[in-house]
Parts: sequence; structure tokens; C-alpha cells
Amino acid sequence: MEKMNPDTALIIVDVQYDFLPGGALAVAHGNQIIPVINLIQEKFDLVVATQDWHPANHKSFAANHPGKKIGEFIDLNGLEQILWPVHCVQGSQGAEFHRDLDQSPWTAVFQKGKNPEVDSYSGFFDNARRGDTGLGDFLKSKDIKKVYVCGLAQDYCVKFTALDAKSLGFETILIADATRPVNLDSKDGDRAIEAMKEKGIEVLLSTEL
Ligand code: VGL
Ligand code: ZN
Repeated sequence: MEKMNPDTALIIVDVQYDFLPGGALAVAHGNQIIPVINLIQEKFDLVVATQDWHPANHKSFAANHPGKKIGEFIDLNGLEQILWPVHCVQGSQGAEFHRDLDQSPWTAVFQKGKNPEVDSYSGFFDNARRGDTGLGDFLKSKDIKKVYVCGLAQDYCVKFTALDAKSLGFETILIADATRPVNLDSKDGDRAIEAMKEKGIEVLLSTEL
């Protein structure tokens, strides 16, 4: 398989059991992206992954707000926060990467969502843009100019990772068939694609790489 230019990296977002069918915050058909990612990984010299990695007391969990339900919105330290089911708790099976996903090409894993006071959809920064996972500096240290983004979920962590990559100056491409939306609203996946395109993110299929 022909390799991409060495200034190019693949970012695999949150392909963890809790986001896959049967998981706590399952993305419908999320498992279908695994063989696609395994195939395209071989084209990249640099592959990194992100991992949603919450402490059990994370304030994005409805269970940590007595009387509140999943899907309700709260104010969390000045940011609007949707309440999620308990997911990707540090050390739990649900936080592990799916066993069928080939991790052997990965150079690094960037964990996010560790601060219980703020959610962290992007693999670069938390939602308040205070905490930094180090992913941006890592990519720059490797002279990466262009990033391809895939994984879960298209309308949350993939979208915000791609938007932050673009805002940091990386040429950014979404691999549309290597991501799936959680679609709390049935249009969220499509809206996420539009929001990314609007910011200059290119959308391609894995077959076009
Ligand atoms: C995600 C909701 C909460 C994601 C993570 O990976 O898209 N979504 N935490
Ligand atoms: Zn999360």
C-alpha cells in the first residue's frame, strides 16, 4: 500500500468499548469503522489515538447530579454541559480500545477528560480550552502539517478534534466512512459534517486516500 507524505498523521478518536454497540454510550454501527481504520492505518508513518479517560466522579455524568437525567443540560463551571451516562471510567473495560483495532502502528495515545470539572471532546484541549493534552505540540514536534481524523463520535469528539486541529493550523481532513455519529438528534451527524466543512475541513472517503 502506498504511504502518505511523512508530514501527514492519522488521529484515531475514542474507538473504545463504551462508544461501540453494547457500550454505555454506544454509537450505532460504530464497529463498522474498525476494519476501515485498520486498512488505512498502514498508509501513515505517524498514527496517534485519543482515549476518553474519565474519573468516576466526572461531572459530565448524569449519575453525579442527583435528580438529573441523561441528556439534560446543566451549567458546569460556566459552560453548557449535556449529561452523559457513566462511560470510559479510568481502568474500566469500557474505556479500553476495541480488541480488533490494530494498535501496533500507534506512536502515542492522548488521554482526555481527566479533570472532573470540565468535559473534553477534543483530543487537543478541554471544552474550556484550558487543559492541553499535548497532542498539538507532539504533532508539531514531528513536523506534521496535515492530519486525517477518524473514530467516534462524529458529532462530538471527532468534530471537536478536527476543528481544533484546523484552528491550530493543520490541514485537516475527515475520513467520512471511518466515523459514525451518536446522533442524539437524528441530524447531528450531518450538522457536524457541515460545521467542519464550513471551517475548511475537507471530507473524503477512505477509498480516496
Ligand atoms: C464522547 C461524549 C462524551 C466522544 C466522549 O468520544 O464523542 N462523547 N464523551
Ligand atoms: Zn466522555
